Amino acid sequence: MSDTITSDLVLFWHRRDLRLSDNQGLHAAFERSEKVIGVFCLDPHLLNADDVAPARVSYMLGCLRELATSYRTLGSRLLVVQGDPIATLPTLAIAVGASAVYWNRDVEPYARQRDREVAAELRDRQISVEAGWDQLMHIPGAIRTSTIDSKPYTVFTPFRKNWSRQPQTDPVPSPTRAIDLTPAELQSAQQAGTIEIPSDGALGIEWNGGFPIAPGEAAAKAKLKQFVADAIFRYHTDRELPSVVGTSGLSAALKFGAIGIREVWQATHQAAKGCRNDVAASDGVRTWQDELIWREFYQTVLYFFPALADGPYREMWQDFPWENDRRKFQAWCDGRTGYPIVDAAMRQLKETGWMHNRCRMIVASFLTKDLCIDWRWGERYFMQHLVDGDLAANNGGWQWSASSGMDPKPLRIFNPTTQGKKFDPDATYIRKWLPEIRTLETKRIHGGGLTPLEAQSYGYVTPIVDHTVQQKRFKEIYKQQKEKYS
Ligand code: FAD
Ligand code: FO1
Repeated sequence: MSDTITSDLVLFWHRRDLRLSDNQGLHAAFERSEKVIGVFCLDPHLLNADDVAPARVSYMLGCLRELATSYRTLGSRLLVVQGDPIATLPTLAIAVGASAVYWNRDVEPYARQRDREVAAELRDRQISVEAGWDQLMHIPGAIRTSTIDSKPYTVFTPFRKNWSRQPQTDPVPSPTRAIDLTPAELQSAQQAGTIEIPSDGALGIEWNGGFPIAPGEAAAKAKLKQFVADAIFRYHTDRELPSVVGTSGLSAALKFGAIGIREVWQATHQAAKGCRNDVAASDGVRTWQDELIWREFYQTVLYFFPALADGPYREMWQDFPWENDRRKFQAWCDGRTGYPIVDAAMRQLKETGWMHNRCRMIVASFLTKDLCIDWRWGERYFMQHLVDGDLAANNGGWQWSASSGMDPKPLRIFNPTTQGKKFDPDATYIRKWLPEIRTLETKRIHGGGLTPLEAQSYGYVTPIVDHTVQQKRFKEIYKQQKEKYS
């Protein structure tokens, strides 16, 4: 801590950094004062959005409960307010006599607008605002092309190369103690509308599907530790198999900042050191690091190209003649397309709030290319269910799958049958999520070919479309659309 430390009352506004450790903004707040009080604003704009997932809000509330306990252990507290942050934050800051409000910046368009308005309200009231970056290893703008006009990248591979050349930052230390509100300040905070962290039910949330990772900082640290000690070394191969727990399960923790990215990156370095002479294990570590860089890439491009949030990056996709058949869409949502790998994945999503990455790509390709449905329908449905639903990663994944994004490959079409055979060869994953065909021979699960009568007797369905036909049709529509724009 610096020499100029004061005992001013400083608020730290948490949003998607629900932790005390490796938190750059919180660390900066503690550099200024020992009296740092946490605040979280339950924001109706986010909580009542039509693409909010019960699993995600439930996970977030769990993180908040743990965070509140951590603040108490530190000697301070987490205040919770409810309402538009543009009004509630300044009201609270005035009521408790805060000299400054600190927070970590975000790349999402809503966050940027919200933060500008909150900052203006606070400054109008002579309360200082300190907003820096935390959720990325390298801040937007740090990674640019080496051309004279030094632009942000739009393609992953050169972004990754440049990213990897940058010096890596270490985690910042955690605060060790803090000064709490006085009873008078606490009373003022209560008068300004602070509330207890609500139960899920009080927010109208009902989620009984469990989580891939328990909410909170402690669980995220434990999961990271476990992953980098073992599964990371097989990640390059195991990550392709949805029946194997071969990935970290850290996505919800990374989305809500239950763990800091510098801490995660440092752990990968330790893992890499431990397997220097083992080519396969090193491959595992490098492949996982690449996924973390994909996360940074999508956040960075969203920051520089906010229009991505609303529509396709490539012009020819702006008026693409999607067919948008509602019955087909419903069959996709319900996991009743007759393509077992697609249906298993969609059931996994609905039941657990999480889906394996390989399956996210398969179902996204199927929705867009086989069913000719606008990728934004799928993007929204994913957000309505995913515990890790994140605008940048989800939009990036959907645009990649739809071929409408920055990815240079012109058209990508997955064959759902081949994908199923290749990545779930003995149909373990399919059997887990599609109990109605559990007893079928593997060959028949992958080969399809159930007669309508058989399908009915199993309580399953025959394919709603023929992949070979649809692929051909889609290529034709694509060709015409391309010509229109050439
Ligand atoms: P791991 O394999 O252990 O990866 C580690 C971390 O890297 C992840 O937790 C995540 O933070 C990041 N990551 C991994 N893959 C990607 C990727 N392709 N793009 C960006 N970040 C990545 N990820 C989300 O976090 N939220 C989403 O809403 C989301 N939607 C997706 C939609 C589609 C159509 C596709 C194809 C992918 C999507 N992904 C999304 C990326 C990926 O599927 C998940 O991050 C991953 O499955 C989460 O599991 P994990 O934590 O075990 O990942
Ligand atoms: N952040 C908040 O500060 N308040 C909320 O009420 C809130 C709800 C929420 C629900 C779903 C979700 O995916 C994220 C949520 N977040 C919330 C975090 C949100 O990602 C950040 O606030 C972003 O900065 C918004 O753009």
